[in-house]
Amino acid sequence: MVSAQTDAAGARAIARCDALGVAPYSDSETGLYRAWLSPAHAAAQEQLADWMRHAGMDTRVDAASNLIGRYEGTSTGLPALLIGSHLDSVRDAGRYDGPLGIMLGIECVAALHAAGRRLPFAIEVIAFGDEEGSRFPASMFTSRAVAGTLIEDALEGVADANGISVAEALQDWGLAASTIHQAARAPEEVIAYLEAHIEQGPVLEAEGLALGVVTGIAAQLRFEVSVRGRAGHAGTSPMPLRFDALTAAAECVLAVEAVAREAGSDLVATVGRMQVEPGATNVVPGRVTFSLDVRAGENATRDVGAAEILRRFDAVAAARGVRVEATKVQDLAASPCDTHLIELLAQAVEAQDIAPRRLVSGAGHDAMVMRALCPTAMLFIRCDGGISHNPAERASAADAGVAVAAMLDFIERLGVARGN
Ligand code: HGY
Ligand code: MN
Ligand code: MN
Repeated sequence: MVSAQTDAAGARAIARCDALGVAPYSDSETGLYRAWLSPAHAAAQEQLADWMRHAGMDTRVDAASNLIGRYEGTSTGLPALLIGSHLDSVRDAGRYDGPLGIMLGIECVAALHAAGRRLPFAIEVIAFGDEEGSRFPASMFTSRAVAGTLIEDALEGVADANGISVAEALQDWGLAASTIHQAARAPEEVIAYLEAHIEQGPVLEAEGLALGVVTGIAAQLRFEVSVRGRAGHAGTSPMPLRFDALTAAAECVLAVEAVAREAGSDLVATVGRMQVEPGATNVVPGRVTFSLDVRAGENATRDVGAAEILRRFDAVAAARGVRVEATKVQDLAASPCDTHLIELLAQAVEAQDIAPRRLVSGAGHDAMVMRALCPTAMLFIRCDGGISHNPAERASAADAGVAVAAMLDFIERLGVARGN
């Protein structure tokens, strides 16, 4: 149940997210951007490790750069409940998307440690380094490494906008692409993965609920799209003779929106990033590259939507005499949470006198990757206006405190279920 201790824990969790929202824990002078394997990531990880040790955990950094704090159970070496989320952020980010789930995990262990409480399992709090994919084109490299699903050549040729490869960035951290797979955990070492995360949507706030229980995570596809036309002089190229890559790309972007709107389902599709070359006022653009993000609760809905979008790209290419190539860079299937853990989490939420609202997550999370390793559960925390991926992102200390209470209740219920 909620207490002065859990209220204080919630306030500390929010304050720590705020503390990590500024330099040196941000790679940006203005606002928050914390990229995987960046100086800000290193600084934030060092501060987190300190907080983990203070909460009674031993800490280590795994072969994929993830920070892991471990709190032993009733005997040393027991399989662990993993509680985690991600430490990286999008550009111009909010402060709670990711870090709040890590801080709440630390607060749960701190409370157990202060009470001298040990469970029939260990607890590990894990701060994943890359969930957003904001530095490199794909994402979830570090949870995929832990789940053992990061295929060897997935890092091959993957570089950031400055041409720095993942291999080089890992090397700067004293790690190596050739050994990143050593971060993989054996299934017998882990009993479950719990992620607490802001909802990043409006449902809980609209229904006056502090917490929600996630039933599953939407499927998502990511593409890198290249439009090749022909660069030309802005003053001497007659309109009918142009092969303008940007106007073709613009037509593609509107097709993305049209397909998602026409679907009349939970299909959503987004073009979030675009690069225009050569990018000069007096040159008809010759090449445009842009990102494409397609999601839906079900794989089939996502795939049908993506196929229609690509078909319309082909139609634009044919009509305008340009080349449009879409390369799939990420394919994350819809990821249901574990029914038994959903039930335990719903009971834990109800024990806080909150109706256990079940809902699907439209946002992706490391939990969708961790499902390959172990059963997963996600707890949503209300956020103001459902705003996220935006500096205006807010979560309250009171709701964070209720989340700590519910998570501690969940941990005890899991202990009972495992016969402590
Ligand atoms: O894109 C997502 O849904 C998550 O924030 N990475
Ligand atoms: Mn997140
Ligand atoms: Mn995010």
